[in-house]
Amino acid sequence: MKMTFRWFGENDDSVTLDQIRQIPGVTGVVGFLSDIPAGELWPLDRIMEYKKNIEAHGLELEVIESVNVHEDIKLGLPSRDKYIENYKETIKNLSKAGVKVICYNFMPVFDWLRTDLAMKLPDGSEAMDYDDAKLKGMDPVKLVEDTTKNSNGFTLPGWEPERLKELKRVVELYKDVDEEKLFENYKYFLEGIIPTCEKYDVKMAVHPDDPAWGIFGLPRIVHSKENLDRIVKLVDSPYNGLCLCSGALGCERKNNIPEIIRHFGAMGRIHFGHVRNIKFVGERHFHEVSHLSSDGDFDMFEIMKAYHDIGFEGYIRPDHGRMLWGEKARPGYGLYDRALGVAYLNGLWEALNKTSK
Ligand SMILES: [Mn+2]
Repeated sequence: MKMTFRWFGENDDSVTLDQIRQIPGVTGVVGFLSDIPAGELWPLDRIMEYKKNIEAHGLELEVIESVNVHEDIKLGLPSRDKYIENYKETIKNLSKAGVKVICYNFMPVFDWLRTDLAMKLPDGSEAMDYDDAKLKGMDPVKLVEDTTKNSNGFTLPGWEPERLKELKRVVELYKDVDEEKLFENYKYFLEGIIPTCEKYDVKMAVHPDDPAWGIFGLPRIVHSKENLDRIVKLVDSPYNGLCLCSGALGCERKNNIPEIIRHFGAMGRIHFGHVRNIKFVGERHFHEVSHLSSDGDFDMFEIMKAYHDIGFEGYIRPDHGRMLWGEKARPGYGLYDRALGVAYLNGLWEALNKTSK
């Protein structure tokens, strides 16, 4: 297991590389060129400059999150071929910089969703909340406006303004795309890029839908063990793998995370793990908490044990953290709570190592 930490770059993150390198056990950052719109090529010189800075701070850049998939690919429009070519070129460039894993998602229009970005917890910290009943009464355009307005001045990953300015038009286009059609479009994309991944030794890791069900009548397919089974077989290559996000996949209660880790781990298809905890409030209503088992509804020991049992050698990072100690950061991506998450997950891992001998 290699412990990593997500970082958005010098101009788009309140957390610095100097701070990240002081978190015990973190060997690398999970990087992102946040100013490049979905579908555009990532230029090699930009990637190299970004990597150089990270390495100058004693950290590695082996994982990218995310290279966003252009909407036309998900919609299956004729223009998708151009964007798939760009994606292949980006894979090649990232490989030249030593990147081993690319995390991405295949969610139509919206990336992750929450109905409250700063819900006060009893201890005074703030966490993100999702309430499906509340979402049902919301207009998608209003939700985007509220989400971007309440993000402490940072663009939210997957919520880049240029990607969402044509929101209404894009939502309209999905009227002709059901889940089967989305699977077809997904297969076309994977058939396009996986040979390049194999050639340049870069593994793809799809992040599950967050939350793990359809929203606003849009199709979503990356949210159950059955569908993940189907996805890894769309192109049956070890390069077509998963980013197993415990919080995203686990908010659907029927998804048993340790069991899913064991299942896909045995197949060698988990390349990246996001490990975090959530607390269920009601039916399709949950909020985020610290990483500690007793603060939420997941057994974090069992999750880490599942990774340990499969002999996981891929990348892990703590996922969303709360805002605490007065920090102002991008929602979910402050320094303190994620650093506490790293320390805790490393503690579980050390105990697993020592007791399994
Ligand atoms: Mn995640």
